[in-house]
Amino acid sequence: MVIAQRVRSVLEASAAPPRRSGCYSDLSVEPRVDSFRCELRPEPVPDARDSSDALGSSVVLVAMVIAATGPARPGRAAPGAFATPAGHSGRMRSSLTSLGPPVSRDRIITSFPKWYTPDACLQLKEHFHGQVSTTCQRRNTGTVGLRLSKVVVVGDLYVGKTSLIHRFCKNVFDRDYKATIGVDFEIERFEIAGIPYSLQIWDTAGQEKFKCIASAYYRGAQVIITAFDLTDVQTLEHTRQWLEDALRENEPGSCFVFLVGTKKDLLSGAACKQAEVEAVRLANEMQAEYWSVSAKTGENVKAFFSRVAALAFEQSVLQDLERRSSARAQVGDGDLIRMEESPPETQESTPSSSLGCC
Ligand SMILES: Nc1nc2c(ncn2[C@@H]2O[C@H](COP(=O)(O)OP(=O)(O)OP(=O)(O)O)[C@@H](O)[C@H]2O)c(=O)[nH]1
Ligand SMILES: [Mg+2]
Repeated sequence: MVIAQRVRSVLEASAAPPRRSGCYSDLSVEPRVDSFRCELRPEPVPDARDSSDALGSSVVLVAMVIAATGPARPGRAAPGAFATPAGHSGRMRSSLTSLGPPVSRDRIITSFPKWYTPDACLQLKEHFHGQVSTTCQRRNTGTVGLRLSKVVVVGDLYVGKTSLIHRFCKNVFDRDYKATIGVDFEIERFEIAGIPYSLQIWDTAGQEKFKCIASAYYRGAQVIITAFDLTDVQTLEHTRQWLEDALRENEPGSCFVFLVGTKKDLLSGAACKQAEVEAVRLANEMQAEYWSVSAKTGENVKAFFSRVAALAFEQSVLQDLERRSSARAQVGDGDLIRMEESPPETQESTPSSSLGCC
């Protein structure tokens, strides 16, 4: 019911002339074809813990409706104009991709993105998991292509969380500080190994007074990004607490964790290397992957989010395969056909791959 109301209001909003921002009660949506931005203001959060997932779902539905009717934009890859890792032509692509326009070229991931430093990385490998590659080549990824993976970005105020997300999602940088109030999110579409995949990137407020609102949206994260300012060592020290708070709302071992040093452009090469020593040490303690980035210059921003998307995608495919294999029919010794299926809650909470740091 609530979702239906939200979808209706969002559809009404999208029928209006495009606007870069605006409020439709507690939800504002930009009717763009390839990415969506919603802003959730602090006041109307009746039961925020339950509404975040529902809201995410309603946005996906709207995304599909708009995407299905929207024209392809110039500068976007035309359907079938690119090769998939298996060398298939566009005609071989999943039927799921035909629901929306193609993603932009720089959101197409065909080989496994590399880590920033081998000293603090989640997986030291250069290719997709064999099973994942085969599944993608056969276009047998189940509902993975329709799902959103939730990414939550946390960290002190002023460290550059919003700037990092805006650089990636909109390719802009604003030198003026505008504190995030409550939470925002962006949805970013990818095509990974030929399969459509989306990240829902949640930008949370670092200011103490908004922490209780923001923390209500930590639940259900597949990826937690803890950000700190490379020029302010105190913000690095605080990342431990931010991570603890975010992990508390999630199943143990169910999240990929990243530690990201921001504002790399403000340091010389030598000073950056020095700051990274302590950050890498902490990342290993947190079982996190470490990255240094700059939202101002854009350095490492795309590479970082590609890595996030690829790791989350691979895990989703593996989990989907495991779910399906646990539900398959088994022919017993006699004439009996036994269905083995674990209860839904068990399925959801069982990650198939270890998320431990290398
Ligand atoms: N030089 C430089 N400045 C940056 C960079 N990233 C962010 N900033 C600046 O740092 C300030 C804070 O950035 P925000 O992205 O608003 O910080 P935030 O972490 O979202 O802050 P809250 O929303 O209050 O939690 C802004 O003035 C940005 O312009 C960067 O990579 N380089
Ligand atoms: Mg912000």
